[in-house]
Amino acid sequence: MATIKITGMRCGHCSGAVTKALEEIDGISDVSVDLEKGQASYSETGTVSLATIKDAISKIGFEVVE
Ligand SMILES: [Cu+2]
Repeated sequence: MATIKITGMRCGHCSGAVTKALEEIDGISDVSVDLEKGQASYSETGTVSLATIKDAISKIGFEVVE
């Protein structure tokens, strides 16, 4: 299980959008987003670069914090 921090999520729609965006990435499954903590956790079924994740998240208007 990996966890990343994401800024900009404000409501259920935001966390839903983040969940969907992450699940669409090849190699990521079992996404769970914690809106209050501003975190997303997921299982890696393959190798996924942080750049790929950042790209997918920034495309929908949020930002991954390192
Ligand atoms: Cu929202």
